Amino acid sequence: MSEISKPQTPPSGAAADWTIPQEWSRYTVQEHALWDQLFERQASMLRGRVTPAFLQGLDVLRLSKPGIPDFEELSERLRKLTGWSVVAVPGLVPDDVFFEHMANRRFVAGNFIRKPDQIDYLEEPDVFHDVFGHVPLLANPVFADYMQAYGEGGLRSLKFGSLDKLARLYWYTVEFGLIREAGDLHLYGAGIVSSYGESHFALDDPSPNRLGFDLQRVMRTQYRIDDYQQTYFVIDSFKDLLQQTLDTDFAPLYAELETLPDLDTETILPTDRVLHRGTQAYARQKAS
Ligand code: HBI
Ligand code: FE
Repeated sequence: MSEISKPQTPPSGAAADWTIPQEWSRYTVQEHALWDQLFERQASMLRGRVTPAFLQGLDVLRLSKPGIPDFEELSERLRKLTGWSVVAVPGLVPDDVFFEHMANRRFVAGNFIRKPDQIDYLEEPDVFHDVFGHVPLLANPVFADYMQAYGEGGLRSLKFGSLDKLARLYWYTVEFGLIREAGDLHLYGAGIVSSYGESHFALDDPSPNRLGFDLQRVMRTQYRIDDYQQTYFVIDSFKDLLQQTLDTDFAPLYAELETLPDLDTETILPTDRVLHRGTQAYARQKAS
């Protein structure tokens, strides 16, 4: 989300680390009902389509309880499982602030919920995207470690001036990742699982490419913030994703990436592991 411009000092009422009180008691009946509506629609559709780890997370964190979750209560459960907690922020926060929280196992979540006329599209991550989309997998110990490693890598990438490259890793894993488990493709990226339309598109539509995940390849690949992705990358397991990230020495990788051209959103390379060669019919139709 680094393309969206954001202020660099916390708004009034926010702490120096940009956190604010969630003020759970201030949600209206309508806002809780909107959460429930979004929750029902996603949870029923995701069965069989999402990684089982996500459904386990919903379950152990009691996220199916009606209404917008109380971050204190949620954090208490999460802390016991993986040491993560959820803190409220007013919206997008600067990259260094975002990474600093993640490196310390705090996930920042918007405390506001979208308006009823934005059910299917919004630019700033709200509480439904952040909590329903991201938090269930933070209950998974391996994914939880990956997220912390990403935060630490993010802080380092700022020193190298390579955030644009590392942000692609976040985008194509944490936000729009697919995983292949026992031969079946499943969703795990928060941007997909919190979107009704993209949950179908990413898994079943013939348009997008589905390529095997490769760290360097992903970090060369541009992405779309305005529509469904033209390429999804498929990991073999969270363990493999974590291991590839931990085993990589990012300084030489960033140096090498500087010598390689970026790849556009639909390119397929001869070296790619192609699980599905997309027709790109959806993107072409949109463009015409
Ligand atoms: N802030 N609230 C919020 N949520 C994000 O996902 C986020 C952010 N600030 C920066 C940021 N993401 C990017 O740096 C990452 O997507 C790489
Ligand atoms: Fe997100």
